Amino acid sequence: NPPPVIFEDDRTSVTTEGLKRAFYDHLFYTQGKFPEIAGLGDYYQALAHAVRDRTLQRWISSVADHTATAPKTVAYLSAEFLMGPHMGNNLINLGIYDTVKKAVQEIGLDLNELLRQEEEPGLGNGGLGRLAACFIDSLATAEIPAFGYGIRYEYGIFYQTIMDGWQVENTDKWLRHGNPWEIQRAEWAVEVKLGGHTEQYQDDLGRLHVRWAPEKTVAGVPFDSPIVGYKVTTTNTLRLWRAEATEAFDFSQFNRGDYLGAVDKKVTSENLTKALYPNDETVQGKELRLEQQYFFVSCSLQDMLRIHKARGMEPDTFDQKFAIQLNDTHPAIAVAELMRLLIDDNMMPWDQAWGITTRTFSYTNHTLLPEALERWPLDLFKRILPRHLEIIYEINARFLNDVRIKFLGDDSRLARLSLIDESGERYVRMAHLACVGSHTINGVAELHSELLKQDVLKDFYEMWPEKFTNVTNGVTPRRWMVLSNPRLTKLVSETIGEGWITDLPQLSKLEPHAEDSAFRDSWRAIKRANKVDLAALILRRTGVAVSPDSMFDVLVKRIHEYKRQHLAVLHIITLYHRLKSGRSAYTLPRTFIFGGKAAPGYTMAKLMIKLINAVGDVVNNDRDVHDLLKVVFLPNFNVTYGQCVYPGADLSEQISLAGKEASGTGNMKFAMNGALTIGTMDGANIEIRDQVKAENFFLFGHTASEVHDIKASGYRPRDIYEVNAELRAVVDLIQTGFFSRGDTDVFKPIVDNLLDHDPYLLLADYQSYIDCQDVVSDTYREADTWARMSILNSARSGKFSSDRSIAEYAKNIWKVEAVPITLKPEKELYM
Ligand code: B1N
Repeated sequence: NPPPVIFEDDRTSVTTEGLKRAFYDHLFYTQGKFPEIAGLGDYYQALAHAVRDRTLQRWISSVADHTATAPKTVAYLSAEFLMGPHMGNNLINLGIYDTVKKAVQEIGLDLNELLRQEEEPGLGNGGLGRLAACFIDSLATAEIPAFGYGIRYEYGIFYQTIMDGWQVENTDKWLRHGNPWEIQRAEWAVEVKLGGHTEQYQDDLGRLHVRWAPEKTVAGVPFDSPIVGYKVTTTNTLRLWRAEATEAFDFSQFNRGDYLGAVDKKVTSENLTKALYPNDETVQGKELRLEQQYFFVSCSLQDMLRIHKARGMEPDTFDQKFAIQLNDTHPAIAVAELMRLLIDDNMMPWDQAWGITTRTFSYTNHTLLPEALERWPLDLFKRILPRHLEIIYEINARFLNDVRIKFLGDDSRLARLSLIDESGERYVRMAHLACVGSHTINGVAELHSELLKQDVLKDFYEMWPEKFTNVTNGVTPRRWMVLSNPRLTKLVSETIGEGWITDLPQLSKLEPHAEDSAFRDSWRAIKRANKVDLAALILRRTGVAVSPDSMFDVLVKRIHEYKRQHLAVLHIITLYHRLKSGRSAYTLPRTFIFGGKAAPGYTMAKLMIKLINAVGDVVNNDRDVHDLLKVVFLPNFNVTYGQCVYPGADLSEQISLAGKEASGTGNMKFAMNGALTIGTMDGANIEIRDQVKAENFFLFGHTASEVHDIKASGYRPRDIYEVNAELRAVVDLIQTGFFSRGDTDVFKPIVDNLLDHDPYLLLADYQSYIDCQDVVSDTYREADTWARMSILNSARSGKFSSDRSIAEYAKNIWKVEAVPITLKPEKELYM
């Protein structure tokens, strides 16, 4: 027998001394450096490893407990997880932020500076990916056993720079310095098939089965990151898959002397998870994208079946142990893949497999935009997933039979509902597959869920009204308040205790304090300090000095015509024009802060960025304006910058055309942090206004139903331009090249589109927006009124915690419960 290993009692101590010791250990043993030659990057890595170590006792305790007791587990399938930096969040959730800050200080370093070293994992485009990140935080905090399953893109969302006012995309090399937050699990790699054909065969008992003979296979290797719940032991797993070649070399090819050919295969396999598609709400229909989707779905389902079997259970109880959420249709192929795994690999009869499948899946829709609906040309689909096409045909045949029974003789309904679009070129409709294969379908805000039933999924609603429900989105207060706004967190916790951090409705206890002038002063001082920080970030990134005494008017989100960033530009030009023509006695000093990325192929969105910058160039440098107006475009808006932007905002712009923004989640982050909203009756804005009350919300614009009517009766934007003199002056300034050194061509696509089509009704909402903005300015001048409203916005934002969203999913959709975990002593976990 080997001699027993002697353990220190507490290898992952969280005392200042213990943390300092761990830091130096990692600097030495992990980084291989000593202080004299170490740089900030080394210090960051040393601290990151020390913090990661402190997640492991909880992580292993959780996994050990889950393995032993096999509780029902959520699998959140998402092509995107926009996590943002891990370190700060882990420090908060582990409850060691202050101690680590002190330990780092005693070493002679600054925690904030170390936190800034982390390259954020930008494995998502925007709201959808960030929602997945908030949800897994809330799942762990609620002590619900859960996996996040996704793709470990080597390049996340591109790094945006601005050159001459135009967006330039650069690759996001987030893995450049390694990722201390992941553990590679090579032993749980799986194989994924692609292409080829199917064949029938008989088993020993003479039963017929189908075999898929693929053209190629790729390996999926899981990379795990701990997702620590807030001040609980539960630590779940984010499992992201990387594609690798099944054989590093094809030896036969290699031996034939075709070295590069053999290596080429390896490179092709690894291309699968190379890059995130940077399109938000538009599909490109690229083969590689379908391969990515299938790849991560197949890896994840194989993994769940492996875990299920390892826990001693048969596939026929799969639905009792896993609830799988489809984050939009990106993972919808999972419906056909689970059927394939159950039928072809586990020899299960169709009906039983279908029962398990439909009891396992639920589907969240995130958009009504037609250009975002995923459909795959049939020939492409068949080329990559021949077996899945057969399964989809069979699902469709049985489904359409049910439709026939329910709606006898309604042939056009059959065509509308079919999983295959046969109106022209034939397509597989992924939303239809998701709807048929799921027991529950939800939208992400009340209005959105209603519109789903009336619009894109109307026929499915009529078929299965009981499947439809709403779960309004939410955001995690741990990252979006505690971590990003420590000043506010301190004041709030001193005032009402710390309960709000996991029970956000408790923020309502702040309401009476809105009438306390000393409290309002503290509240204002915090906003002012946050604005100083934001001004510093803006100066560093844009070179423009902005004053924290001006109103910070912020519009940050992906750039899209339906989000109407250009409507905000029309407002800026309106104010500018009033100033120049001496028609405003006093203009409130305002700083307009924009941020967001445009899809690289979305020409109009890129032109909108150029317009913002062009207007900024003129306005910022015009002496006549006396610094009353500043316009900045903060490049590369991401989670890290969001953490500085939301707390520093006075006004939150949520100005999408009503009926277009499914929910929005930035709107919630702003409100929690005390910004007032100017917004339309769209997405979750409606619910925010309900909560904070109409008098604390700046509402403008047509409603979704008015929008519908305006379009139905033949909308003519040019008529509005003709009769509204101020609007005409504004549009003419752009049109005549005032913001483009006389160049009348650059912005012509925007102007022509607005005057002749204006699909997002900017002109129809223009006057209402301008009038509303005038009210905003008047209100802001009354500092006390504004502070009261700001406090009430925060105090009444309790509904918008992702903890509430997750509680609803858990109870109504997943039927899962909390599994409290007791922290096991390290010694026990070791042996
Ligand atoms: O999902 C968010 C919502 O709050 C937003 O309103 C909504 O716009 C956003 C294809 C999407 N919908 N659809 C996408 C993203 C990437 C992609 O490839 C579609 N993103 C949303 C969270 O519910």
